[in-house]
Amino acid sequence: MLMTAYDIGPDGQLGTADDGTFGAAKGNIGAITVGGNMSSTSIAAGISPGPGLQFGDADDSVVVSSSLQGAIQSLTVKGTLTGLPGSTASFGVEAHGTLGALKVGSITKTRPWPSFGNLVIKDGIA
Ligand SMILES: [Ca+2]
Repeated sequence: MLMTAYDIGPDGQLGTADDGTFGAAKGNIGAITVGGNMSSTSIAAGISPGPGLQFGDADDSVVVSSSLQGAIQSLTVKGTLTGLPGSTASFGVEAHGTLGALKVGSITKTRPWPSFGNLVIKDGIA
């Protein structure tokens, strides 16, 4: 899991009551390149996984206030991109701002972003 623009709070634990109370966490994610396959992984910019601690499902929420925060410049996965086949878990590549570009294998993906099994791609989450 890679997260930015999220404040886990003084207890250092993700998904507990003090999340977001420690200060204004801000941040964007630059260009990410995965040289092989990417699976069972979430990348989030300015998004909380919610009480269930999983990205890509209905309880995800925004934790930053400006659209200039929580962007992902690009994601390039040179191999395959998958969630976790056969699992009820969910995964997400999610941004409050924009995901600038997505390329999987040799194919440049375009909006609307496709899903990859139980891994969803979302940006502009309000
Ligand atoms: Ca969630």
